[in-house]
Amino acid sequence: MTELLTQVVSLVTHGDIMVATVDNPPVNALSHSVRAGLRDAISALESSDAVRALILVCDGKTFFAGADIREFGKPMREPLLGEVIARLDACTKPIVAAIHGTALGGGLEVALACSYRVAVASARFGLPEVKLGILPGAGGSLRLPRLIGVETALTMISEGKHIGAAEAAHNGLVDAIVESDLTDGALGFARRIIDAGGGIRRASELPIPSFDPALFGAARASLRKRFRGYVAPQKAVDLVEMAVAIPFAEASEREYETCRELLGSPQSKALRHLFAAEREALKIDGLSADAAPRDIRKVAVVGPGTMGRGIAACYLDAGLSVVLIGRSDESLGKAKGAIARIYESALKRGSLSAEEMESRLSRLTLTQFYDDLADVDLAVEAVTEQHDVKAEVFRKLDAALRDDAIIVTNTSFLDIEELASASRRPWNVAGMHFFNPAHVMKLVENVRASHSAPDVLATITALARRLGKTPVMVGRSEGFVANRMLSKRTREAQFLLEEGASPAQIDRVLSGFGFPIGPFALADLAGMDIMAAARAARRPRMSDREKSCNIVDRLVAAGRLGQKTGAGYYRYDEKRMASPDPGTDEILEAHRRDRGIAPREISDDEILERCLYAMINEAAKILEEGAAARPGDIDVIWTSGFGFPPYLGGPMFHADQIGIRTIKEALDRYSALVGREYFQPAPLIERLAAERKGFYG
Ligand code: 3H9
Repeated sequence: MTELLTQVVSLVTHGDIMVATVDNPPVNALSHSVRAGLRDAISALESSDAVRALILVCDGKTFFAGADIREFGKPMREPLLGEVIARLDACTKPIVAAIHGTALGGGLEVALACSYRVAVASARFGLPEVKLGILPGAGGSLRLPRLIGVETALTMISEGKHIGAAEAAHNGLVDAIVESDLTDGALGFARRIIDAGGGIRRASELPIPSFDPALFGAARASLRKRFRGYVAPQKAVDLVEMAVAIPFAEASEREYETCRELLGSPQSKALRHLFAAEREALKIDGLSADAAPRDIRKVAVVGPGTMGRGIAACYLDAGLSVVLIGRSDESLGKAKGAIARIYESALKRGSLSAEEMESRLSRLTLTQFYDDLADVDLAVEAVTEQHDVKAEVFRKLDAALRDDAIIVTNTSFLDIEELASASRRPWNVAGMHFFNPAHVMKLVENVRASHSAPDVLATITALARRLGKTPVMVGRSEGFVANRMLSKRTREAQFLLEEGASPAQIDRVLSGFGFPIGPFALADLAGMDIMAAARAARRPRMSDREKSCNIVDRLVAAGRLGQKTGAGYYRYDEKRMASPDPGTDEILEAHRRDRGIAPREISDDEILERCLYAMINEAAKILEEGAAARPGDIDVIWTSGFGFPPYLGGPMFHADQIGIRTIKEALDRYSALVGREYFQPAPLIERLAAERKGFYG
């Protein structure tokens, strides 16, 4: 008979074994009713003379995904997770965690406090708290090192790395892999334990396995490089170092305190905000639940250039068939070679097997003929960024594709509305804007045109997720969201240069803020010819000052194309190490002379404010126009696409931390200094400042 312990935890007794089943959708987070149910299940086990073991299993798609993030920052109701875990640990009868999906954070901590863990082969395990700016707070950093060794545990805790069931079984985290039904398998396992007279086992009582104390110093140094600016990974090393040095009970208290402190930290608030914003971004305005994604198996990619190749690789990686269409055998052959090279380097790194590489390349076909596209479900237009060229491709696709096939354009600047209306299937047209290199960059700006059908929008969202990307739906706007905001930062960086700052100073300030690379080092990496082409494309919409601020063109004219020619804004040695270059200084001086600008000392604060606030001001206009649905979407775009430090939550979240009034005052100051056309506060900023509100209320 099933006994309901709480709304979400039920108990069934099978002879002398009890099974507690948790059903708390969507991910079985350890909310109050789950914790209370688990506590009651342990009490039921302890108080029954007839029952000899308990199994904990979850319904739905996963084992516990951790503490309930929605409860963070609110008063916690008892029993706290730590109390439930202490009860599991103290129990005198064996408890078996039966795991499927993911056992994460507090969920893994529950499992670690059980005597035994069995799992299906697809299960995954991790302590990802660090990604939310916190650390395990319920024994994870104490029990995991005792079970699987200090070094592996340290990596999992400090990087939030997941491991699979096979590795977990190998390193002692999992006791058995279940091939059959999970509950049946766990019952069989528990029966064998009872019959063999096996009793309880406590990870808390295991000795600390031997380890090399130097590993902590090495981990700190490596994490400092890989997670520059993040607080929690460094604290994770301190925590594990402490946890293996002092008695369990004392370490347990200190672990909880550390977790609580970090929960209140600005970085954790920012990272938790992004966690929610990324999920919110998948909810598309105006889409009803019946807008189901269409089934996409075969895609065409038109244009075998850099973007087309990268996009084709993304689809191949996700298991789809790809027809790549180009204008000559030569361009198609080059594209196939470039895609093969992507896989060869993955093969060398060990992240791809030879069979998988062969399978991916076997799903790629090349053609020059649109007639070969009759059976594709979706076509990607990735040709040159010129309206006429794209419109011609649209016409050909319209004629060649099935009526129900979708066309997506990868345009970065052109008007998707115009392209769609030239098609005879505007409802089947949308944008999927990838970033270079497409097979690496996570962000995809999905673009809705006014006629895009709801199920087309649902399809491109699901498709981008299937490609492992972070999709954000944006609306009509020149440069959409990411590039439109970036162009303001680029403009200010150029203006600052001609006013007297050096590339090195501006790069130092912006990378010191947390961007992975400064704008000038990035330009040298991308190539000055690419920057000049982008500038030429924007020229018709530039102000007079922007037109005459032509430092990029001067560098190109001097043959300084960046890293590839050994000099751009910086000079590069054979190892591609950058150093400031007097040649650049001369070009800058000549430019200032020609423009009649007397260089001045520019403070780091001014550099940061002008670059950042110009972007934030533009973002406010984007929001007002409805080209982004919510500030969180812009935060996701900038943290997943352009390296805005996630621990600051994205530009809109960060703006709220600075204060909109402060930003408005600075915008007014720079309006006077640089010009109103560049810094006049957006009406939304004016309004929020007057109402003393932020983008988030
Ligand atoms: C912790 O455990 C601290 C302890 O050490 C110490 C305590 C003292 N809570 O990602 P999805 C929601 S910290 C509440 O799209 P997927 C999510 O918001 C926690 N809700 O699904 C979304 O809701 P909505 C450590 C949660 O299949 C829905 O579930 N654990 C939680 O792609 C579906 O999410 C983690 O950091 C949660 N913990 O991926 C794990 N998790 O539909 C975080 C998710 O309303 N979670 N939701 O937008 C994940 O990594 C993924 O959600 C997971 C599923 C892999 C589980």
